[in-house]
Amino acid sequence: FAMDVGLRRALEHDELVLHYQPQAEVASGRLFGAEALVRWTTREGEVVGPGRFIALAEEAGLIHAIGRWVLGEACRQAREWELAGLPLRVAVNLSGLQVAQGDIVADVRAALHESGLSPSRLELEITEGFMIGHADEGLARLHDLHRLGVALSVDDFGTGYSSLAYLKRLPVQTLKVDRSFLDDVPGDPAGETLVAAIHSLAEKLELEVVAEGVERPEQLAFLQRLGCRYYQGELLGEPLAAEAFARRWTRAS
Ligand code: G
Ligand code: G
Ligand code: MN
Ligand code: NA
Repeated sequence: FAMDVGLRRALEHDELVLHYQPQAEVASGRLFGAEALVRWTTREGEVVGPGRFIALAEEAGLIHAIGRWVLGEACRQAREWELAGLPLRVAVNLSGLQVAQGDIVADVRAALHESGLSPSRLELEITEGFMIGHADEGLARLHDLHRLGVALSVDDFGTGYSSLAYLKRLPVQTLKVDRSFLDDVPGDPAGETLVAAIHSLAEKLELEVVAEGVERPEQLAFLQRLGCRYYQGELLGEPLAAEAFARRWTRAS
Protein backbone atom coordinates (compact mmCIF):
# COMPACT_ATOMS: atom_id res chain seq x y z
CA PHE A 1 0.00 0.00 0.00
CA ALA A 2 1.61 3.23 -1.11
CA MET A 3 1.35 5.83 1.59
CA ASP A 4 1.19 8.75 -0.84
CA VAL A 5 -1.93 7.24 -2.40
CA GLY A 6 -3.36 6.90 1.09
CA LEU A 7 -2.50 10.51 1.85
CA ARG A 8 -4.20 11.76 -1.30
CA ARG A 9 -7.27 9.82 -0.26
CA ALA A 10 -6.99 11.25 3.26
CA LEU A 11 -7.22 14.78 1.84
CA GLU A 12 -10.15 13.97 -0.42
CA HIS A 13 -12.11 12.10 2.23
CA ASP A 14 -11.60 14.35 5.25
CA GLU A 15 -9.42 11.89 7.09
CA LEU A 16 -7.14 14.59 8.48
CA VAL A 17 -7.91 16.08 11.87
CA LEU A 18 -6.31 18.75 14.03
CA HIS A 19 -5.54 18.31 17.69
CA TYR A 20 -4.86 21.35 19.85
CA GLN A 21 -2.33 21.69 22.64
CA PRO A 22 -2.82 24.53 25.13
CA GLN A 23 -0.26 27.28 25.79
CA ALA A 24 -0.45 29.36 28.96
CA GLU A 25 1.26 32.17 30.84
CA VAL A 26 3.80 30.82 33.32
CA ALA A 27 3.04 33.41 36.01
CA SER A 28 -0.76 33.29 35.95
CA GLY A 29 -1.58 29.97 34.33
CA ARG A 30 -3.92 31.89 32.02
CA LEU A 31 -4.62 30.14 28.70
CA PHE A 32 -3.46 32.24 25.81
CA GLY A 33 -3.10 29.99 22.79
CA ALA A 34 -3.14 26.54 21.26
CA GLU A 35 -0.82 24.78 18.83
CA ALA A 36 -2.61 22.90 16.06
CA LEU A 37 -1.10 19.46 15.39
CA VAL A 38 -2.30 17.44 12.43
CA ARG A 39 -3.22 13.74 12.61
CA TRP A 40 -4.45 11.30 10.01
CA THR A 41 -7.25 8.96 11.03
CA THR A 42 -7.24 6.20 8.43
CA ARG A 43 -10.36 4.34 7.28
CA GLU A 44 -9.12 1.46 9.36
CA GLY A 45 -9.35 3.72 12.40
CA GLU A 46 -5.61 3.98 12.97
CA VAL A 47 -4.33 7.39 14.08
CA VAL A 48 -1.13 8.30 12.23
CA GLY A 49 0.99 11.15 13.62
CA PRO A 50 2.65 13.84 11.50
CA GLY A 51 6.07 12.38 12.25
CA ARG A 52 5.04 9.51 9.96
CA PHE A 53 3.58 11.44 7.02
CA ILE A 54 4.78 15.05 6.79
CA ALA A 55 8.16 14.12 5.26
CA LEU A 56 6.38 11.86 2.79
CA ALA A 57 3.87 14.56 1.97
CA GLU A 58 6.80 16.85 1.22
CA GLU A 59 8.36 14.30 -1.14
CA ALA A 60 5.05 13.55 -2.84
CA GLY A 61 4.26 17.24 -3.39
CA LEU A 62 1.20 16.98 -1.15
CA ILE A 63 2.46 19.31 1.56
CA HIS A 64 0.93 22.38 -0.09
CA ALA A 65 -2.56 20.90 -0.16
CA ILE A 66 -2.20 19.53 3.37
CA GLY A 67 -0.77 22.83 4.60
CA ARG A 68 -3.67 24.76 3.07
CA TRP A 69 -6.14 22.43 4.72
CA VAL A 70 -4.40 22.84 8.11
CA LEU A 71 -4.36 26.64 7.81
CA GLY A 72 -8.00 26.80 6.78
CA GLU A 73 -9.19 24.44 9.49
CA ALA A 74 -7.12 26.03 12.29
CA CYS A 75 -8.39 29.52 11.41
CA ARG A 76 -11.99 28.33 11.09
CA GLN A 77 -11.78 26.64 14.49
CA ALA A 78 -10.11 29.60 16.20
CA ARG A 79 -12.81 31.92 14.88
CA GLU A 80 -15.56 29.54 16.02
CA TRP A 81 -14.02 29.41 19.50
CA GLU A 82 -13.67 33.18 19.58
CA LEU A 83 -17.37 33.60 18.82
CA ALA A 84 -18.20 30.98 21.46
CA GLY A 85 -16.29 32.88 24.16
CA LEU A 86 -12.99 30.99 23.98
CA PRO A 87 -10.64 33.54 22.41
CA LEU A 88 -7.12 32.33 21.80
CA ARG A 89 -4.25 32.51 19.37
CA VAL A 90 -3.79 29.43 17.26
CA ALA A 91 -0.29 28.36 16.21
CA VAL A 92 0.19 26.45 12.95
CA ASN A 93 3.38 24.58 11.99
CA LEU A 94 4.67 25.40 8.52
CA SER A 95 6.84 23.14 6.43
CA GLY A 96 9.79 24.98 4.90
CA LEU A 97 8.55 23.90 1.47
CA GLN A 98 5.28 25.77 1.97
CA VAL A 99 7.27 28.96 2.38
CA ALA A 100 9.94 28.25 -0.22
CA GLN A 101 7.83 26.86 -3.08
CA GLY A 102 4.16 27.47 -2.54
CA ASP A 103 2.20 30.68 -2.41
CA ILE A 104 2.11 30.81 1.36
CA VAL A 105 1.01 34.45 1.46
CA ALA A 106 -2.06 33.72 -0.67
CA ASP A 107 -2.82 30.60 1.41
CA VAL A 108 -2.67 32.50 4.69
CA ARG A 109 -4.67 35.41 3.33
CA ALA A 110 -7.36 33.01 2.07
CA ALA A 111 -7.55 31.17 5.40
CA LEU A 112 -7.97 34.47 7.27
CA HIS A 113 -10.47 35.84 4.80
CA GLU A 114 -12.64 32.73 4.69
CA SER A 115 -12.70 32.34 8.47
CA GLY A 116 -12.95 35.99 9.43
CA LEU A 117 -10.15 35.42 11.95
CA SER A 118 -8.05 38.46 12.81
CA PRO A 119 -4.41 38.04 11.69
CA SER A 120 -3.25 38.77 15.24
CA ARG A 121 -4.93 35.53 16.33
CA LEU A 122 -2.75 33.43 14.04
CA GLU A 123 0.84 32.40 14.71
CA LEU A 124 2.98 30.57 12.18
CA GLU A 125 5.82 28.34 13.39
CA ILE A 126 8.89 27.85 11.27
CA THR A 127 11.94 25.78 12.16
CA GLU A 128 15.37 27.38 12.14
CA GLY A 129 16.55 24.67 9.76
CA PHE A 130 14.24 26.21 7.20
CA MET A 131 16.54 29.21 6.79
CA ILE A 132 19.31 27.03 5.39
CA GLY A 133 19.20 26.91 1.61
CA HIS A 134 16.37 29.28 0.87
CA ALA A 135 17.40 32.26 2.90
CA ASP A 136 16.50 35.00 0.41
CA GLU A 137 13.14 33.95 -1.05
CA GLY A 138 12.11 32.53 2.29
CA LEU A 139 12.99 35.72 4.09
CA ALA A 140 10.99 37.82 1.65
CA ARG A 141 7.92 35.61 2.16
CA LEU A 142 8.25 35.84 5.94
CA HIS A 143 8.32 39.63 5.69
CA ASP A 144 5.16 39.46 3.55
CA LEU A 145 3.50 37.32 6.22
CA HIS A 146 4.64 39.72 8.93
CA ARG A 147 3.07 42.60 6.99
CA LEU A 148 -0.23 40.69 6.95
CA GLY A 149 -0.18 41.00 10.72
CA VAL A 150 0.29 37.35 11.66
CA ALA A 151 2.76 36.36 14.39
CA LEU A 152 5.82 34.30 13.51
CA SER A 153 7.78 32.01 15.81
CA VAL A 154 10.87 29.83 15.58
CA ASP A 155 9.98 26.24 16.53
CA ASP A 156 12.42 23.80 18.18
CA PHE A 157 14.73 26.73 18.87
CA GLY A 158 18.30 25.74 19.61
CA THR A 159 18.30 22.42 17.77
CA GLY A 160 18.93 23.57 14.19
CA TYR A 161 22.20 24.01 12.43
CA SER A 162 21.77 27.58 11.31
CA SER A 163 23.71 30.51 12.70
CA LEU A 164 22.15 32.80 15.25
CA ALA A 165 22.71 35.66 12.81
CA TYR A 166 19.37 34.85 11.19
CA LEU A 167 17.58 36.09 14.30
CA LYS A 168 18.52 39.65 13.36
CA ARG A 169 16.95 39.30 9.93
CA LEU A 170 13.83 37.26 10.61
CA PRO A 171 10.61 39.12 11.43
CA VAL A 172 9.83 36.73 14.30
CA GLN A 173 8.38 37.64 17.68
CA THR A 174 8.74 34.36 19.57
CA LEU A 175 11.26 31.60 20.23
CA LYS A 176 9.87 28.20 21.13
CA VAL A 177 12.58 26.59 23.25
CA ASP A 178 12.96 22.98 22.22
CA ARG A 179 11.81 20.55 24.88
CA SER A 180 15.18 18.77 24.94
CA PHE A 181 16.62 21.76 26.85
CA LEU A 182 14.20 21.20 29.70
CA ASP A 183 14.86 17.46 30.07
CA ASP A 184 17.18 17.73 33.09
CA VAL A 185 15.95 21.05 34.44
CA PRO A 186 16.00 21.88 37.28
CA GLY A 187 19.01 20.11 38.70
CA ASP A 188 21.48 19.84 35.86
CA PRO A 189 23.63 23.02 35.93
CA ALA A 190 24.45 22.89 32.21
CA GLY A 191 20.78 22.48 31.28
CA GLU A 192 19.77 25.32 33.58
CA THR A 193 22.45 27.56 32.12
CA LEU A 194 21.31 26.87 28.56
CA VAL A 195 17.65 27.63 29.28
CA ALA A 196 18.63 30.79 31.15
CA ALA A 197 20.92 31.85 28.28
CA ILE A 198 18.16 31.39 25.68
CA HIS A 199 15.77 33.33 27.87
CA SER A 200 18.26 36.16 28.28
CA LEU A 201 19.07 36.22 24.55
CA ALA A 202 15.37 36.46 23.77
CA GLU A 203 14.86 39.22 26.31
CA LYS A 204 17.67 41.32 24.85
CA LEU A 205 16.34 40.82 21.33
CA GLU A 206 12.85 41.69 22.61
CA LEU A 207 11.45 38.30 21.66
CA GLU A 208 8.89 36.30 23.62
CA VAL A 209 9.74 32.79 24.81
CA VAL A 210 7.52 29.72 24.89
CA ALA A 211 9.07 26.81 26.79
CA GLU A 212 7.99 23.53 25.20
CA GLY A 213 7.60 20.06 26.64
CA VAL A 214 6.99 21.08 30.26
CA GLU A 215 6.05 17.85 32.01
CA ARG A 216 6.87 18.36 35.71
CA PRO A 217 5.91 21.00 38.31
CA GLU A 218 9.61 21.59 39.13
CA GLN A 219 10.23 22.59 35.52
CA LEU A 220 7.39 25.09 35.70
CA ALA A 221 8.73 26.48 39.00
CA PHE A 222 12.14 26.89 37.37
CA LEU A 223 10.60 28.83 34.46
CA GLN A 224 8.72 30.98 36.95
CA ARG A 225 11.96 31.86 38.80
CA LEU A 226 13.58 32.65 35.46
CA GLY A 227 10.73 34.96 34.45
CA CYS A 228 9.92 32.97 31.32
CA ARG A 229 6.59 34.19 29.92
CA TYR A 230 4.79 31.22 28.31
CA TYR A 231 4.80 27.43 28.42
CA GLN A 232 3.33 24.40 26.76
CA GLY A 233 3.55 20.71 27.58
CA GLU A 234 1.90 17.73 29.16
CA LEU A 235 1.83 19.37 32.59
CA LEU A 236 -0.60 21.96 31.21
CA GLY A 237 -2.36 19.69 28.78
CA GLU A 238 -1.93 17.17 26.00
CA PRO A 239 -3.08 17.83 22.44
CA LEU A 240 -6.84 17.19 22.21
CA ALA A 241 -9.38 17.06 19.39
CA ALA A 242 -11.31 20.34 19.08
CA GLU A 243 -14.41 19.28 20.95
CA ALA A 244 -12.48 17.82 23.88
CA PHE A 245 -10.22 20.88 23.93
CA ALA A 246 -13.20 23.23 24.17
CA ARG A 247 -14.79 21.15 26.91
CA ARG A 248 -11.56 21.16 28.90
CA TRP A 249 -10.69 24.85 28.41
CA THR A 250 -13.97 26.76 28.29
CA ARG A 251 -14.37 28.62 31.60
CA ALA A 252 -11.00 27.30 32.79
CA SER A 253 -9.33 30.14 30.89
O1 G B 1 2.14 15.96 17.32
P1 G B 1 3.43 15.30 17.10
O2 G B 1 4.38 15.21 18.27
O3 G B 1 3.27 13.92 16.52
O4 G B 1 4.20 16.17 15.97
C1 G B 1 5.38 15.73 15.40
C2 G B 1 5.93 16.80 14.48
O5 G B 1 5.01 17.11 13.43
C3 G B 1 6.24 18.12 15.17
O6 G B 1 7.57 18.48 14.84
C4 G B 1 5.28 19.08 14.59
O7 G B 1 5.87 20.37 14.45
C5 G B 1 4.95 18.48 13.24
N1 G B 1 3.62 18.90 12.81
C6 G B 1 2.46 18.76 13.48
N2 G B 1 1.43 19.28 12.79
C7 G B 1 1.96 19.78 11.65
C8 G B 1 1.40 20.46 10.50
O8 G B 1 0.22 20.74 10.43
N3 G B 1 2.26 20.79 9.51
C9 G B 1 3.60 20.53 9.57
N4 G B 1 4.38 20.90 8.55
N5 G B 1 4.16 19.90 10.63
C10 G B 1 3.35 19.53 11.66
O1 G C 1 8.18 20.16 16.87
P1 G C 1 6.97 20.64 17.59
O2 G C 1 7.29 21.49 18.76
O3 G C 1 5.93 21.28 16.70
O4 G C 1 6.31 19.33 18.18
C1 G C 1 5.25 19.34 19.06
C2 G C 1 5.12 17.92 19.54
O5 G C 1 5.57 17.76 20.87
C3 G C 1 3.68 17.46 19.50
O6 G C 1 3.61 16.37 18.67
C4 G C 1 3.36 17.02 20.88
O7 G C 1 2.65 15.80 20.88
C5 G C 1 4.71 16.86 21.55
N1 G C 1 4.64 17.23 22.94
C6 G C 1 3.85 18.18 23.46
N2 G C 1 4.02 18.31 24.79
C7 G C 1 4.94 17.41 25.13
C8 G C 1 5.55 17.05 26.38
O8 G C 1 5.27 17.62 27.44
N3 G C 1 6.50 16.07 26.35
C9 G C 1 6.83 15.45 25.19
N4 G C 1 7.77 14.50 25.25
N5 G C 1 6.27 15.75 24.00
C10 G C 1 5.35 16.71 23.95
MN1 MN D 1 5.54 23.30 16.75
NA1 NA E 1 9.19 22.08 19.07
